[in-house]
Amino acid sequence: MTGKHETYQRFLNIRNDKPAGFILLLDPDDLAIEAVPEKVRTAVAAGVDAFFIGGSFMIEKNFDSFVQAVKASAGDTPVILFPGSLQQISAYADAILFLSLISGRNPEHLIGSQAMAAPILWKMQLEAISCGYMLIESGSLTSAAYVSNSLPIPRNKPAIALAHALAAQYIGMKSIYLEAGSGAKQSVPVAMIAAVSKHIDIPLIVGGGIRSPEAAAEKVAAGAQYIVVGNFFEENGSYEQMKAFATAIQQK
Ligand code: 1GP
Repeated sequence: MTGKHETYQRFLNIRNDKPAGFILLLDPDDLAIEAVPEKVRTAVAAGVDAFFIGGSFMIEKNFDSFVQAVKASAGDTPVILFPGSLQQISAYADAILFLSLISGRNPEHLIGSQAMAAPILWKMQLEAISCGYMLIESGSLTSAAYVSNSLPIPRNKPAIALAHALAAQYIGMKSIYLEAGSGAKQSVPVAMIAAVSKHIDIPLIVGGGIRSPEAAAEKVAAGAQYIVVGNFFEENGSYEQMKAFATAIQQK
């Protein structure tokens, strides 16, 4: 059985001594493998709390090699898969976010892919962290909504997001992810984050379209416990820029 909980425990610990954790998303489609060591070392030095690896497509990369490259430079910082498809599974990661797209009504993404993935994870003994994944309307059609063939939750309806988050918690899921989509025009509204965070106990992850330390701090103030940033650091990867996000997210 996948009975390991070490990485989930480390993930929970992130929120023990700071308001929120800073997660850097690395997309194998957008980052050359040669650039991984420097990017990851810079992120660790700047105070990134965990790495997510994933993307909607995986066009030409060897996923295992990419994950190994991240692990080799990440030191003690957890490396967690954030899979956009069944191809994005690797035994070299510390754990996998076991996503179920609960905002949609597409059975393939609620349980179908999960049943395909489960025996693979069992064989690898890869730790699975269940996650109620919700797409939130963000101004235009995102890859995640298009690829999953599912409708996002209207951005002005926090009660709908809350109902889904509570349902996920009652089912026994270990985390919630409010997702505007990679490169989203508009990030998840603070009113929605506040409504959800007030009523759930499991970790609340927020990402998509966050491009400034101020925007990140605003989400944390509303109750986000983990902020995921991907796109912004594809072009702006300096230590100073990462440090500015870390400070905004982690400081009391
Ligand atoms: C996408 O939430 C993540 O799945 C991060 O989004 O790339 O827009 O930062 P960005």
